[in-house]
Amino acid sequence: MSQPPPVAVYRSNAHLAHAGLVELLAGRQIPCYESPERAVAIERALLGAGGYELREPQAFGLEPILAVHDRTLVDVVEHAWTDALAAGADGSHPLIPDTFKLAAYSGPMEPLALPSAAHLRLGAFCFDTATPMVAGTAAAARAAVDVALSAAHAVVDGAALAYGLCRPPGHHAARAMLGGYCFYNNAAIAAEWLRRDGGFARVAMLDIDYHHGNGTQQLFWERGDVLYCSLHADPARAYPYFSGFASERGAGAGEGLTRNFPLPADTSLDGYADALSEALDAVAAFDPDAPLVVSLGFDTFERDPIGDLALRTADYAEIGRAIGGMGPRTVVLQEGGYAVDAIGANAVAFLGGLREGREAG
Ligand code: SP5
Ligand code: ZN
Repeated sequence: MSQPPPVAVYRSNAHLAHAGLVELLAGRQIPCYESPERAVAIERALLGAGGYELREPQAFGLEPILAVHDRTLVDVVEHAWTDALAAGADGSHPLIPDTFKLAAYSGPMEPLALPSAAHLRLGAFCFDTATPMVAGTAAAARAAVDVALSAAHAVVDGAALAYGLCRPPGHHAARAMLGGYCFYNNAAIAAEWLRRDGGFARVAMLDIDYHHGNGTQQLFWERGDVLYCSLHADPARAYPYFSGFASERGAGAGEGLTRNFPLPADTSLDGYADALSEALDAVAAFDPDAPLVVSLGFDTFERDPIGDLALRTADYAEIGRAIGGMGPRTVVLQEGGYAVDAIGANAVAFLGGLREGREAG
């Protein structure tokens, strides 16, 4: 039999300048887990494995981002750093907000004015202290969207599978909110593009990052045309704490089209595979006509520094096979995963399994 064609891996060096990041976690300043080395390690491992071809993304500009996010959020991401410099910051530290405008701030007083300097507005758009911004952040965030859209295009143009090595990740970013290392919701932007420009009627999204994709859920909460299924650590104990409970199922036209599978600590492949099989049943019942969009995180790994699940490298091959066996063409987009020494092997295992599952299924 002839060799299968290489799988396209979209990636950009723009992410390398989203670096030098620190985060404030539990009262401590620590180096940010979400580092450039993560993406470099994945790239290197895929090249080493063979059967993958690195590609540069096309540039899609801000329009597909504005189809998903409020202009107010995009303005903050684009201008926070430059406005801080213009106001006299020396640029030696990442920008992390220290004052947050919660819904409870304004109560009945909406709308309140916001400062015109974007860095002073950051606390009205960011929900945690772990999402630092530096000089290269805005360009990296745009490039991550380009990577996701390029992967979606490749699949629409006929590839069975494309992988977008997005960095920064995206699934915590909501319509008018950033956080969780995420600025623009790469996967949601790809899904919306499939609907609007790809000519598809129903898009299914499967999120297998350790954390609940609060942003993706919010964006499609009332949508009858996008299914969002997520497997993640139970928010009763894990970030982002405020969403991802099984009782959240969407509303209006989207009623029943949000499906959450919260998992207990130390879940290993057995428990994980059960939840995955339920999620895949939900995808099949939804009967998507578009390629499947997978938000892929390796923070479910047993040695992940911020996770507490117990998946092993070989388990990702099983998970990939299960998803690949479903059949539809697939756009895989990278989200989290912070065990840098294992993330490359985990990506090789997952994508290899996905390819095998497709060939077998
Ligand atoms: C894309 C993604 O994976 N974002 C995750 C952001 C998580 N940030 C805060 C994590 C809080 C971690 N608590 C750590 C407990 C370590 N034992
Ligand atoms: Zn995560």
